[in-house]
Amino acid sequence: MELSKRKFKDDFKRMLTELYSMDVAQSAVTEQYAALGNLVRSYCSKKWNKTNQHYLDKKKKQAYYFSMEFLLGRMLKSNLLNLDILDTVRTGLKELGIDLSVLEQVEPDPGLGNGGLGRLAACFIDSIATCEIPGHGNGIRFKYGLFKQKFVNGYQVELPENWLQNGNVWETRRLNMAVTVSFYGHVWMEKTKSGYLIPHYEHDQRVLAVPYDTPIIGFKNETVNTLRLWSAEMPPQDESSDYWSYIQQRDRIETISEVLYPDDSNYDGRLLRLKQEYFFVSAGVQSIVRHYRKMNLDMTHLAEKVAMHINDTHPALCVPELMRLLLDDEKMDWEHAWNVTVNVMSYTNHTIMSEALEKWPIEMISTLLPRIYQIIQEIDRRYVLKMSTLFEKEIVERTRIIEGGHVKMAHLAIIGSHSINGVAKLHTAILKEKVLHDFFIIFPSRFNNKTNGITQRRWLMLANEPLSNMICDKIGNDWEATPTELKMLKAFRNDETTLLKLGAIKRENKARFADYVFKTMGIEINPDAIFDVQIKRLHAYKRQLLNLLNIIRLYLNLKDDPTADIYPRVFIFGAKAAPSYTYAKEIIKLINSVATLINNDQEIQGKIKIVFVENYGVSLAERIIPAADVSEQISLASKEASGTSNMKLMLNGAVTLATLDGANVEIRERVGSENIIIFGLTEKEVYQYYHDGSYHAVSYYENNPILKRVLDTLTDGTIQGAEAEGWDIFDSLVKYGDEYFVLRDFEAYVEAQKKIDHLYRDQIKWQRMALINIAGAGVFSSDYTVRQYANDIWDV
Ligand code: GLS
Repeated sequence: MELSKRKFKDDFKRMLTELYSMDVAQSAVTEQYAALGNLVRSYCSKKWNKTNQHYLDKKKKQAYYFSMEFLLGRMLKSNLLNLDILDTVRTGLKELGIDLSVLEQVEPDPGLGNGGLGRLAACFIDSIATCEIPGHGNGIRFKYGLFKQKFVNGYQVELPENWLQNGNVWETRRLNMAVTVSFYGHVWMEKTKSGYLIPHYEHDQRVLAVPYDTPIIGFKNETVNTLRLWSAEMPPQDESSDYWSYIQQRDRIETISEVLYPDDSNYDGRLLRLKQEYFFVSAGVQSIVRHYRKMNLDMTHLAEKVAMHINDTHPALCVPELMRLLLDDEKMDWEHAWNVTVNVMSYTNHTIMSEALEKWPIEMISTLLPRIYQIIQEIDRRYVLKMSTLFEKEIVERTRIIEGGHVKMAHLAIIGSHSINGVAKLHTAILKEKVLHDFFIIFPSRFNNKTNGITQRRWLMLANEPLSNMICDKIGNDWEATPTELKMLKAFRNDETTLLKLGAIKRENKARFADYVFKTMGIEINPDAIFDVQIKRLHAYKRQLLNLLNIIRLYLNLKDDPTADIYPRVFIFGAKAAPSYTYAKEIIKLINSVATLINNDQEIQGKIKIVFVENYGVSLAERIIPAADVSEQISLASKEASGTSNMKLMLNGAVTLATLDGANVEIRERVGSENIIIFGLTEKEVYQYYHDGSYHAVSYYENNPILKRVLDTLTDGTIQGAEAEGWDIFDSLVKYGDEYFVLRDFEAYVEAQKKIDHLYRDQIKWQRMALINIAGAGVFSSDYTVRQYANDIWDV
């Protein structure tokens, strides 16, 4: 948008006066932040309204991305960038004596997601607006985001994350667009004269779903889409209702949108979670259908105007909910309603971890959602009836929705959608060949791959301005809108000046991060060391342990010989563990204890250090990623569906150290095997082990003296303060089978790490690898990913 510095300064001062009756000198940073936020929102409000009007006038088909999680990160700077007023505002504020980077820090980082899945949803809505695709997000306005992580004596402690405490400048509450969501009660059937049965649902609990809309601003264009997050409130009461029962009832209802379920790739069947899922699904589907009605079109054509996307199984109730509206409200017959529903719905699978495949006990779902359960039963009955004529009985039994006393949400999503996609080539192949093989036999044409992506705006232009500027100096700025243009950087692969400059920028970013670490954690780290980064949720399959075992090995080397030729290294971890995931929490404690040991041992002269940042999230990722030299992507092959930190890190010039898992496979295709360090078991070898049961972890312990020595430190008192954890972890690896093949991959990992130590010493060579990685990262832009969803799946 057009905005002069002068106008901005006037607007800003006026906003401060309007909101707080203050001038700049009197105001505090919190007030300045709020004034700026409100101003930015007012700058986009016309476009927002216009976009909506345009969609309505042109009767545009729109896509709705249903997701339990949207891990947005702070929005101020990103909104300024997308409105193309970042520089104007920055210099304008400076002239008023205000530092924009200080105001940025005032904004709370809304942790409305657990990890990759939620962050993907955030990248997607950013890209959808940027690519001018009519598409919106639909989720829950959790009052408390993912817990705040503290380390107390090395243990993870969870604290509430009250991100709304000081309000949220980006959202607009739209009470007039509220809908009612019903729970409990019963269904009775009325028999008509002609013998038809008409269901009547009498609910017991009604919840008012109030939407809070946030504008999602496209990058330097006219599109502003909407992220609609629903909040659960007490519906208006009649005068006669009893005051105390009102308060109790209100508390029960408001809990629904109170807290994000703090888990990732993990499932715990609790009623509240099911309530949350139906709550935002029902609210979203109802409001979409209501909007469609405004266009006065026939309901049987809904799929021509609406696409609903089921992001993982959490919103799978979209299927029976849309059926309910079409059958009960629109009086459509089953066949037509089903046809419409399947054409509207599409589903993404994000993990093969079996504990994440949600299933609900029949008793729970039928009590909470009687009408919905009835519809699921009918979907299941018809599915079995139809498929039994076409496929073997076993396959139909294995794929049906209701089985073994449970409702299987993935099956519901698959049967009710016209498209099912995985999130990386390897992941999709595993779905087809293994995890969802039965469904692939039944619905082969529904399966497709959409490799994940990330937005280059947040993860390069905003997070790493020095690098972003350098890229523009070299190749211009076409890559901002067409990220594959980053490939032009390859022309500089042999240009020493460019490579040295790249190294200097990395050094500058590392120094900045080192400064932050010193200020916040009191740990001194050397910016000339290799910054080796593993940032992701703490989960056994991601194998933070493998990383740790190698660190212990290096430490023992240095203890044997303090002059050992080891290139200085800082191992940086960022990870939250699900509160109920004891083993992951033990690993956190162990890493912290090893950090205490190593960081305080004068004898090794700071050659290796461990930094485990507290409360890892989007904002910390933005600090760490630009400073990373090495990107650790070391999950057991087959287990990481895609990964996205791998993409963010390569985009910032880190070299990937990886197994052939998830999107790492495609990263290698892009950069060539000489610019990525691959090690370890392949997915085929992992499945072979499962097949023949021939893996014996203990033999690796017994036959590899280095590994034995490393593992023994877990139990022999070397690592103080984590004795119990050390034993548990030792046992899990040596005694109880080592589920994720850590010991099997140890030797290969050590060799790969040695290779890094060696390569880094030749800075020209290393920076060339970094450059090739940046140049190859463009294809992993979420702009491309969402275009593929729009073209192949949503048809918008
Ligand atoms: C996840 C996967 O574990 C990641 O590999 C993937 O990148 C992400 C987005 O597709 O989805 N699945 C999940 O439950 N949490 C994730 O981060």
